[in-house]
Amino acid sequence: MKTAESEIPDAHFSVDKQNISLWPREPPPKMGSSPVLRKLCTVRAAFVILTLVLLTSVVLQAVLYPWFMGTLSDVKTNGQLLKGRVDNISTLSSEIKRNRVGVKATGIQVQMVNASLDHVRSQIRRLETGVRAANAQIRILTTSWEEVDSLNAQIPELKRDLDKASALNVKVRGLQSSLETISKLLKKQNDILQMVSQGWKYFEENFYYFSHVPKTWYSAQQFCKSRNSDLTSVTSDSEQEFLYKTAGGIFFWIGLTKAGSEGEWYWVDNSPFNKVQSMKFWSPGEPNNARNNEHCVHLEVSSLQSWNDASCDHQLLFICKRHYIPSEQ
Ligand code: 2F8
Ligand code: CA
Repeated sequence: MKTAESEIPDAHFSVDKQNISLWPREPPPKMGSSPVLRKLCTVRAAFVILTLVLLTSVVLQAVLYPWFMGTLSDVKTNGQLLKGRVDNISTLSSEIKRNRVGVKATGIQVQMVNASLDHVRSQIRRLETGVRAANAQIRILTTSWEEVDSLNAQIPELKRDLDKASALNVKVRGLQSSLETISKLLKKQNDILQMVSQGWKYFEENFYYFSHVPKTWYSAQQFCKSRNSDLTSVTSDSEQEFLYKTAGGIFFWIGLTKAGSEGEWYWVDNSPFNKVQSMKFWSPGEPNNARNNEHCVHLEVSSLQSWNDASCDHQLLFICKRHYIPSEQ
């Protein structure tokens, strides 16, 4: 290796008037110049290099300084902008901090609003369900309404029928009333016929029984009582006329009596005795209470003035009277 190294010469170079030359280290190429000249060349080369460097520096300064200054200005401007933005960001940050509470409150409000919205949604769903049900009802009602329309169309005819039915009803009620009246009359007629068949006479809502067997006044009253009646009272002219005409002048006890010689006249069936109105029914000169023993009254002639007071112990025919009371149907 040593041998190889010694065989290969080292390379050297020199700069001479801007010419670069390579040569081996030993021995240096012979240029034919002196050391002073070489030094001078070296200094000149250095000067040139420095000049180039200086020129380059000046050129660079001339070119780059404005650019640099511009860039610096831009940087400053950008810095100021950046600073402004940082300030803005700082302000925004503080505002964000301030607003964070508000945002939290807003968040709570939003939650509440959401809850309300959920409630509203559920209400809406419920309303929708209700609306669907209402629609179903409306459809049913519409159908019903059509039926009602159809029925309404029938109303005039029904009204005419109703008027006819009402008129018929009035007639039926009239007929029913007449029927009831007739039924009552028939019942009354039947009752009268029954009583007449048993010997009673009918006059103005009363039955009268003219006996065929004479009795004392008291026995006669007892007999009448046993037939749900009393010895007859006389409370009107028409009744008096009916009685004296039917009696035909034969003596018949009636129900007028008094308690003792000083007593007042009264009707045994408790009808009120009108002393004044009855004055016209006494026979002339009666009542005379002959022998102070005449406390009972009988018909003696066929005349309006037909009453005579006589002793109650006389045995005379008598007249019982029963008021007609319609029996329950
Ligand atoms: O004239 C009237 C008189 O007639 C009879 O007496 C005589 C009568 N007596 C009897 O009927 C018992 C009286 O009452 C009557 O007033
Ligand atoms: Ca008398």
